[in-house]
Amino acid sequence: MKKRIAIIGAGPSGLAQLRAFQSAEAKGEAIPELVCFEKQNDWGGQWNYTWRTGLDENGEPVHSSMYRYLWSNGPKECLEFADYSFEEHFGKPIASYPPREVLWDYIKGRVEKADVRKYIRFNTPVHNITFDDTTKQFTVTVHDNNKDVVYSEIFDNVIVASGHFSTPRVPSFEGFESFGGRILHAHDFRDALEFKDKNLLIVGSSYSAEDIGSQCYKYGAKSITSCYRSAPMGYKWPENWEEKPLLTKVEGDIAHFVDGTSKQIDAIILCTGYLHHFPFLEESLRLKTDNRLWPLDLYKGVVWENNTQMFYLGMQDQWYTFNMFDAQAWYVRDIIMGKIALPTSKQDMIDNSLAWRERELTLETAEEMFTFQGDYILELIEATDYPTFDIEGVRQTFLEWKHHKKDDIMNFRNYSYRSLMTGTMSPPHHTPWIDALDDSLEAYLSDK
Ligand code: FAD
Ligand code: NA7
Repeated sequence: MKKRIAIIGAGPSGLAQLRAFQSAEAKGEAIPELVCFEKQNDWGGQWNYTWRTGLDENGEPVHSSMYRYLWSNGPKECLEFADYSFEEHFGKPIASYPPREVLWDYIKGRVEKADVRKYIRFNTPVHNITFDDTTKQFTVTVHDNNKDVVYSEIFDNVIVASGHFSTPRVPSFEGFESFGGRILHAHDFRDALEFKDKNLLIVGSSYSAEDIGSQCYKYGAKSITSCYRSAPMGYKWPENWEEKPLLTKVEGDIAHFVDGTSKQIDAIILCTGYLHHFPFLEESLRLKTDNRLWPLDLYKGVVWENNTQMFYLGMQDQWYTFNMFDAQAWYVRDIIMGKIALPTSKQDMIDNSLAWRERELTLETAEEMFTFQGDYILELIEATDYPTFDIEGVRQTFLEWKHHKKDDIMNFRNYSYRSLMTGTMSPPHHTPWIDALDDSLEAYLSDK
């Protein structure tokens, strides 16, 4: 009997898993039976944009947090697949900070070439997964929304690739009940033009705060006030953008801050992060972590230490993305196919994870953090046949990117970098980011 593998989610992580198995099959190896359950009606995970917020057409929570006009927040050279370059996909070198649609197209190109769509059951959210200690198998219960049928199937392994930037963390502040303007979480943000000519308050100081604020600035917000709990983002903001310590309360349309200052505001966007949320998993299988570089209970960042038939992909906070998911997927594939042996004792796995966690706790600078994640990826890649790539080169590119952001936060997307996969230097984009209001694939790829 062939092993049966359930993959939850057809975003970049789940697709990396399908591609990993397909690449082994292409080399003549016998692969297990694969079933990927995807709750959306198309693949690409976060990169599959939807205008919807709240519930989707099937009454499921909307997955994607992506918004219009989103451009990659880091150089594409840092996330490039080692087995499928941007140049191969687009037939020419392209600029370094592609908009969402361009990255979605790239993600799709690799898996179309690999012909793995046949493994995916779309419109099929997973609702429950349990493990039977006697049979040593999982029961996966799903809702096929195409036929409106709930059914269960048995699997030998489960790989959770359902992402962790979908379920918003939504704090409340005094006065929200009576605030007259709109209050939303970043998960529900779709179009910066909604905030044109408005005085906008942003709560949070990480990627969403930076990027949603920048979008709103670009598309004509009257003013932006961002406020932080721990530390300011500290960039040189445009003159209508002010950074303040945390919000204490709202009175009418006046926001008050910890430092005693206040400001009139028209709308509030909570850029306060996301929860790792797995409502479909029984308690013994459920990863519990905040958004960090080394979640515990995952040997090598992927193997569920409490039940090694179960795996998680992409659960770390992310400097690296697509090629990290690949490194993880190839590693998981080789464990399932018996090519990589796990330590015989659970304690050895825990000790290994704790050593990574100890190092994680010493990290202070961004450079230390992406170096840490690069070291982790390299360790995985060295154990499999995933094409190795220049992690030190990626590290240098991250460093340059950081400097460009520090120099001018509204200008960093105008720089170009060299591909670490092909060696080709990316051309500059035809229009500076701040002036490029059309984020379509056609506009980005055109020569003018
Ligand atoms: P996801 O992309 O979230 O995919 C998970 C998939 O699982 C989805 O298709 C979902 O529908 C499916 N799923 C979830 N639950 C179930 C279920 N119960 N049953 C069936 N299917 C399910 N990364 C970058 O590299 N560059 C960027 O510029 C960048 N910008 C980002 C901007 C935003 C607003 C967000 C939220 C993220 C951004 N990221 C960016 C990070 C992004 O998370 C990763 O690029 C990538 O999408 C993660 O892939 P994933 O497959 O792990 O998760
Ligand atoms: P992150 O990176 O997890 O950051 C969450 C931010 O929210 C961070 O600044 C937190 O401050 C802040 N936060 C969380 N809870 C609160 C409360 N209660 N009050 C004030 N501030 C709070 O999430 P992002 O959405 O920015 O980024 C996630 C991904 O989306 C990322 O990979 C991007 O590519 C896109 P803290 O620093 O913890 O004090």
